[in-house]
Amino acid sequence: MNRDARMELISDGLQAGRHEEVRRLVEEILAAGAAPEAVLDQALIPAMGVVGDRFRAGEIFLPEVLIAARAMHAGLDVLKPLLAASDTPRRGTVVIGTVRGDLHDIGKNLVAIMLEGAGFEVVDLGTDVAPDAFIDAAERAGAPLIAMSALLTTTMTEMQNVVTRVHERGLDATLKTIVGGAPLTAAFAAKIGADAWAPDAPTAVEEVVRLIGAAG
Ligand code: B1M
Repeated sequence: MNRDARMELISDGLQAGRHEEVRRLVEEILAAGAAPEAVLDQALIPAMGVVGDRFRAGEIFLPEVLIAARAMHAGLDVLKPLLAASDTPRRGTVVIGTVRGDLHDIGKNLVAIMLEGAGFEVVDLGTDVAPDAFIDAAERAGAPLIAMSALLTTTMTEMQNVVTRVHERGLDATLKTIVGGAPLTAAFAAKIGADAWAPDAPTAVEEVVRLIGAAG
């Protein structure tokens, strides 16, 4: 079977939420020589996009989205050690999480994996993270950067609360912020006073390197 056909099988399996099949197919395509980044960009991420489009169109409902997300995580589990493998010396610590009220974590997990791959220590707070919880974790870990993800137009406003609390706690000179997630724009990030915005995980890594790459 050629590589494109295998990618298509992974995409079909993810959309149908067959997590064990996705895990096996990802292992097989890697064993056949595919690059982990290609599996992510050509199969897993586009398939999740189709799921989102079908949900928006009312063709599928939340349970189907949830089982597709579980299949996405099964694929990511296989890719994670490969994407995060890196001989790069540790470059500083990043605290990451999905903001309060928001349970979407697939994009956030991808950003975390790629930051680890680029040599950063990552403290992952998970989802539904309150503003002060981000800041407390950064202080505890001595992290110079908070990375926030939001997938809902109703929760992206929480990012403003985090930036405001960083200022109120007098930490804005030492603690930077980066924001991302599908509904965000550069203009929104600038408006709330975040130090950076990224449309995808690889750009997030570039921006983090720009902001704190030289930090210890
Ligand atoms: Co939800 N959901 N969802 N959902 N869901 C969306 C986001 C939605 C766009 C679907 C739609 O209507 N088409 C819509 C939001 C509409 C809006 O706000 N305008 C929506 C909705 C409405 C909801 C609920 C409210 C539904 C309901 O209950 N009625 C509910 C909310 C729950 C909550 O959070 N409180 C809900 C629930 C869920 C599930 C739990 C079922 C599940 C999440 C499972 C999980 O994450 N563990 C889910 C899913 C899977 C989706 C879609 C289908 C896929 C999201 C995803 O994982 N994409 C999504 C539709 C869509 O986006 N097409 C949708 C793949 C992922 C790789 O992309 O997360 O965008 P993404 O990450 C990208 C970039 O955005 C960026 O990099 C990543 C990769 O390069 N990025 C960053 C992300 N974070 C970053 C941080 C950075 C930088 C870049 O710096 C720090």
